[in-house]
Amino acid sequence: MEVIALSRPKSGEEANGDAYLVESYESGAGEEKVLIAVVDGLGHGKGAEVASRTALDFIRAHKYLPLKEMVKSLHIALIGTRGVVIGLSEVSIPDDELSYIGIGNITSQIVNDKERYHLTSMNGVLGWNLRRIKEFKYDFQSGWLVMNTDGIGRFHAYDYISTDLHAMASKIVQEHGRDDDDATIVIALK
Ligand SMILES: [Mn+2]
Repeated sequence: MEVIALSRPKSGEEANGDAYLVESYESGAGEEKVLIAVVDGLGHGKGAEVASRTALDFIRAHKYLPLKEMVKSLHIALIGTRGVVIGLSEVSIPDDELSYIGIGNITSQIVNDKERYHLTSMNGVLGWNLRRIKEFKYDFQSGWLVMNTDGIGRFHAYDYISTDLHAMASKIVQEHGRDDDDATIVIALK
């Protein structure tokens, strides 16, 4: 699996309140798991950056936790910060399964020859208000997983698919990136 990411702050701002993480690890019996997180700290600037960095540090230190446990503990770890919205994907290799938990408005899409769909997120803001955590499982044999923050307006990933992931990400950010918000996109091709 190939993964790339683009992330930039809103125009005129140095601190980036968005962040992403890609971590892989062996989960026994020759199985590999790839964890992909996209987070958007509330607002922008320094406070948002602190919140999203706190989130990523926590995930990195607890990457072996089951997704649901991870999100539950992450919520508690973020109390006192601005809070973040998150999209968290866990891809199991060589299985073709993708587990997903989304809290708040991170957009995640899967596209391949047969299918195009958006992954389901629940309402909430980690660190502030978390009502229900629901983990969704998807079949992800092959294709593109595209995850982005709301600094990138609505688009259909299908219209942009390319094996040149950098070109694909750049084009999406160029055409849909908003100047008034931090913008982040992660694309994985399996
Ligand atoms: Mn945002």
